[in-house]
Order: sequence, then C-alpha cells, then structure tokens
Amino acid sequence: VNRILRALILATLFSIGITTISAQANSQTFTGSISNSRISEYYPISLNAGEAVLITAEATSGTLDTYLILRDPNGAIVAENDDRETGVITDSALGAIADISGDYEVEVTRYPEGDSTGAYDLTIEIGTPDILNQLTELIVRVTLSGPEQTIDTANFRIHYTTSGADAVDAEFLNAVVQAAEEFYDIQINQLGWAAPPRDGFLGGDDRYDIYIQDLIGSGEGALGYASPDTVVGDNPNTPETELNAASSYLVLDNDYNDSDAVDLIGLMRTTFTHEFNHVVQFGYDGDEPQGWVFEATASWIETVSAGKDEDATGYVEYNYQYPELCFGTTTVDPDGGMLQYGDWMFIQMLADVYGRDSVVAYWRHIAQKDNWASLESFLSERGSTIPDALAAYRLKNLARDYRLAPEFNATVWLENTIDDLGSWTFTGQGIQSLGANYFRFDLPPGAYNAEISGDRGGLQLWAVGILGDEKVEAIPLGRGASFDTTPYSEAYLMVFDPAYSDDVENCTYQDYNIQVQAGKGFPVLPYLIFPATYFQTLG
Ligand SMILES: [Ca+2]
Ligand SMILES: [Ca+2]
Ligand SMILES: [Ca+2]
Ligand SMILES: [Ca+2]
Repeated sequence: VNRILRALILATLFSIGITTISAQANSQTFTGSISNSRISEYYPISLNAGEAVLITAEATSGTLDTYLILRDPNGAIVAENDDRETGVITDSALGAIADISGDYEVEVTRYPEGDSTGAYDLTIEIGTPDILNQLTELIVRVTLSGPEQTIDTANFRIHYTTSGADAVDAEFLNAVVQAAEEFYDIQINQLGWAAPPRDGFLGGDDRYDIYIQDLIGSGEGALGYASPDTVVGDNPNTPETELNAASSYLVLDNDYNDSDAVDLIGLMRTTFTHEFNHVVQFGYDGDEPQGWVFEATASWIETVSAGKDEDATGYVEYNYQYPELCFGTTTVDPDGGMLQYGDWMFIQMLADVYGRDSVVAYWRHIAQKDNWASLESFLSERGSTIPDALAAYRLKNLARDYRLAPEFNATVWLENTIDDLGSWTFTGQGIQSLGANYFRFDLPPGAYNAEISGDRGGLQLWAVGILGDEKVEAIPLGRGASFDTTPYSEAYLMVFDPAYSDDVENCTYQDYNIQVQAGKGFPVLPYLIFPATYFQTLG
C-alpha cells in the first residue's frame, strides 16, 4: 500500500467513525438482557495503565433504556453514561483511559428511574487513546442548525454555525471568545477555583466546549445552561480526591435578541460567567443532591466577576418577599425555583464573614459530603453551626448589610406591627425551616419581654434595634427574654426556625404566638451588630 492510498483508507475509516476498529485495538461484543429480576449485568475487563477503553451499549429489543458504568480495580466509578444524546438516543457510550493497571468492571444496567427491560449488545474496545476519538460521533451534545464551525482559545473550543436559527454574527462570536478566557482567568487564577476536569475527546479535543445555539427562540426558556456529561470521580486539578467530579460543557444563546435586556453582550457575559461557574462546580461535585447551592454560588459569581452586568441583585426582591420559606428549597416557592438564585446573598455572607476564599473552601466540603452535612462541616471548622449562620443571615437581610444593597429595591417582608402588650401571631402561614418572620415593634421606649409559644418547641426570637444610621443591633432572646428599646430609633422582632432536614422540598409551616409584656429582669445585650449603611425602614 503506497502512502497516498493509505491516507485515503484512513480518511474512509474516519468518515465511518463509530464502526471503525483501529489496528491497535481489540474489540469484543457481548449480548445480554435486563429484566425486572436482573437489572444489572457485570463484565470484568483487564486494563493496563495508559490503555483506553471505549464501551457502547445498544438496546436490541423491548423498552430497554441502557445505562453504563465503568469501575476501577478499587470499585470507584471511573465513568458512567446514560444516553448518547439526552432523551433522544437512549443507548449509552463511554470512554476512559486507565489510571492504574488491574481488573476493571463494566456494569450494564437500565436508567435508574425507569423500569425498562430488553436485550442489548455490549461492545468493549481496548486500545490506544486515539480510539476515544469515536466518542465525538457517539456522544451527541448539541445539534446546530447549520454546518458546525469551531474556534479555539487556550482553554475553550467554541462550536457555532453561521446559518439557520442558531446563526451567530462575527461581533457576538468575538465577544464570546473574549469572555471565555477572561472569566476563566477570573474564576480559576484570581478567585482560586480548581480548573474543572478535562473532557477527554468530547467536542473534538480536551478543551472545555461552548456551544452557541438559539436557546431563547427555541422555547428552552434558558439564557444558557451547563450539562455534566462524564462523571470522572476525582478531579485531577485538586489536591483532594473527589467522589463525583464530572466534566461538562456549556451552551449559550446565539444573540440574546429575544431577551428584554438592553445590553445583549453584557447579558451574554454574565450568563457565561454563571454557566462556566457550573462547569467549575461540577469539577467538585457533579452529583450534589442540594440544588440550591449550584445556583446560589453561580449567581454570587456574577456579582464578583461581571461588574454592572450582574443579574444576581434582580432576584433579591423575590427572596425578600418570602423570608418565611424553607432555606435551600428549589421547588416550594410560588415562582417554582427562583429563591435558589437569590440565595447568593447567603454565599455573600460566608464571603463577608470568613473571607472570599471560603466559598471555594465550602465547595471542597460539598465535594466530600452531601446535603447539609457539607455546610455543617464547613461551618464547624469555623466554630459555627447552620442555625447560627442562618439566623445571622436572616438578620443581615433585615439590615441590608450588602455592598450591592443600593441595587436591591427591597426590604424584607414585614409580617405585622406590634403596637401593644399581649399576644401576637403571624399574618401569613407561619414559618418553615431556617425561615423568618419580621415584626415592627412600635411601643414607647422602654424595657419589654417577648416570649414564643404555641409552636413545635424550637422557634427562636431576636430583638433588633436600629441606632440611627450607624448600627443595627441584634439581641438574642431565645424562647423568651427581656430587651430595652430605649437607645433605638426603631425596633423589630424576628421569629426564626432553626430546625432543618435534608428534605428541603417538603417543608411545612410552623404556627406560633408571641407574648409581649413589660420587661422583667435584666435586659439581654446585643450579640450581632451590622452597619446601618444601607438599612431601610421595613414596609
Ligand atoms: Ca440511557
Ligand atoms: Ca472538549
Ligand atoms: Ca482531586
Ligand atoms: Ca456533595
């Protein structure tokens, strides 16, 4: 075979892509089936360090929606894949390069939430790393409306087209090119996040992939999104060993023309830094069950990286309107999932109290633990607890103690005004886990006693006094105690629920009464003090 002919043969092999077996690879095909009594089949394979493996599972009968998992000799998940094209091609494909030599295990199972059954063909190809090029054909992330073109930066490959609904113009494309390395530098080099794991060969090479598509016009209802695709377990770019780090890609709208924004490039930029932060987060934990922390952190990133383009302050008004709702919920708020974005203020509080680097430190805990356990261990290292931190957060919100408060256009929801001694209660539905109600305390200056009753037993009371335009002082009353309003220009009472559970989507309201009497005994002194720079009278 002369050299020219050989080149042609290679070109032909490349063009048929997925059915090719390269000369250095050996490939084996197995058949099996998944039934309700046998939902997994296991196949041992022996790999040498540095060897690549490419695995595909294809359903051949019944309703089977395949799911593939590859485990290393220690039983740790190396890679997993559900669908070659999410929801469209439900067969599976994955590839990996062995870190260590030994006996690996391939598990073929079904999509875990379903009950599909049927037979499948499993193909396992072992060879040199170039066999993984086939993943580019096998895994379909985004299909553009016209011929796909790419442009590469140091860390990113941008996939776009100039025809059809997804078409981009040169100015927009250039702005994406600029934004990509600029926000990479801010998040990775300046803010100290670990670079996310590379995606092997997906998208054509190991750069992080950006796809530009008409998201808004196609009714997706999203300005952009990030999607984890391969769970790699450990992120090689951190010193710790992660459990569920994942590589991922991001998708941006092609022009933002159908949004109501004035500065379309600005909207692209803040969307980019938000979505790229998700890519970074997945490098710590692509499988954290508590969804709020992804959106809260990505929205917070907008405030520290996107300048005037940030969209995070736009969510505050909504969060301030529903302080009584469960903290961390992503479904129970009236607008079905808006609260989690406004929860960026909690991330800002961590940055204010423990330093900006603490946000990355918190994500290191998220990588190791799930649900509230990660916040518990992060706070415990700093001598705090979730109830203490959330009470402080609810008080900070009342004080509007945020650098960006001039952009808020909101004060926390005022439940009622207490203007007499006696029994008072909520006007809405009560409060949920880690939530709060705020009352104006409008009685003549003096010493008073407030006590909580009629609840399940755990609610806490705080008195809050405003010292002119200088300070907001918070006085912990526990279940009941006395406080002195004499020094203050205004006073408030906050009822707070310190109880929490991992099930943040099933919170229930708690009833309560507040008994207000004349002061008795020594008044409690302030415990937390906030600057009153941005304080505004409630209501
Ligand atoms: Ca599947
Ligand atoms: Ca890539
Ligand atoms: Ca690591
Ligand atoms: Ca976690």
